[in-house]
Amino acid sequence: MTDLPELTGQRALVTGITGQDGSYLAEHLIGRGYEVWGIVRRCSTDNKSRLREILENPATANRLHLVDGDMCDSSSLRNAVNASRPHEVYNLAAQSHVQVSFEVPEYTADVCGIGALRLLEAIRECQPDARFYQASSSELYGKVVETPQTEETPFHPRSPYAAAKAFAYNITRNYREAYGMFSVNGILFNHESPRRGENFVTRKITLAVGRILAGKQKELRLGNLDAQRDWGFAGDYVEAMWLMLQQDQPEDYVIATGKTFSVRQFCEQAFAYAGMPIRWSGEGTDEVGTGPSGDVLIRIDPKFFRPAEVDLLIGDATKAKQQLGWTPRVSFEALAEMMVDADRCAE
Ligand code: NDP
Ligand code: GDR
Repeated sequence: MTDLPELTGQRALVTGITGQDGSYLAEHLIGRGYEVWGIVRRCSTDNKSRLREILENPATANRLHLVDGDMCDSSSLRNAVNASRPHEVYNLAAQSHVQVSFEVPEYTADVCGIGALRLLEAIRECQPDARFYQASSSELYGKVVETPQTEETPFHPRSPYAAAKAFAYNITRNYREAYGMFSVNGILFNHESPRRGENFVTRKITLAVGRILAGKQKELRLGNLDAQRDWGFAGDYVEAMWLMLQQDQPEDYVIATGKTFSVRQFCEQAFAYAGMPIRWSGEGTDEVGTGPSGDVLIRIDPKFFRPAEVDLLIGDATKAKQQLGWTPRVSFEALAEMMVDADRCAE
């Protein structure tokens, strides 16, 4: 980050700062002259790798303050609010993996659902004028009721994760209506980047491309290839989060590209870009994706299927375009290429 602006006096508190979105949002806010505070949960290994660029540059490191805390611990949230006295709070922390939420449903509900309530209470008690952003998700729509999905489309959560996020969505609206707090939901559709967690499908695919090219991996095992997602770039989406908190009125917004592609198409795009166009053959769990030399590169593994799937997501971000002036900049193709390029270099 070069050419840092003067500090504006604005302070933001970010939960989930060590995650994909947290790191992009921290960069965005520091680039706008904010002092950023982040809640980090204790970990036995380094969980700050995505913040390396900020932390290794003395000019930006001075503008980032990390405090220990956990969404399951109210006192740590109150302490963080009291220490930072934020003008804006972004709640990005989550057990954010949908399939994992079937394995740890209670914990997921605690972090993603009750965690949001704990944080809202801490703000109500200690810093009631702070503006609050809740990381809501297109997973709320779940079973397809209508497409494209808008702010008015009914929710039908299909996982413990989505059910917990539905509670967080509703409690965010409730604190707005009950206490007049400036609390808003961004209903964000899938967004990806080279910083995406390694067990989300896009990153799993681009990492495999890099490793197969480097001779470190032979094949990739995936679940449902036919699920369709509206995939955007995380760097674009954090800008929308910030814009939502700069409005005169607190409102909820869908953030999406308006285009949808299947997991199969993401595979085709990523492998073809790396010079390995995929040919599909077989059916069901016997389906395979074969590369140019006839080697099997992709196999189906039932262990990656979910007890209930979200088949089709496609968002309509017209409200965000009209009221926030927000539009996505990175296309599906450019996103896949950016991620392949990063993972090719890493390997
Ligand atoms: P990540 O999984 O990359 O990051 C999650 C963050 O939450 C990490 O910083 C993690 O810390 C932190 N965290 C997890 N559990 C706790 C806890 N108990 N206490 C404190 N912090 C915790 O997610 P993304 O950056 O991709 O997503 C950000 C938010 O947006 C999440 O709430 C997600 O559910 C939501 N969302 C994401 C979308 C996407 O496509 N990326 C779309 C819609 C919504 P650690 O590093 O220690 O694991
Ligand atoms: P999602 O993202 O569930 O949409 O949630 P993920 O990348 O995990 O799955 C997308 C689709 O790909 C299918 N799939 C696989 N998924 C994974 N992870 N691994 C596989 O091997 C695999 N094979 C096929 C899935 O079944 C699914 O249909 C993400 C998270 O970031 C959430 O936190 C966020 O709320 C939503 O996006 C919007």
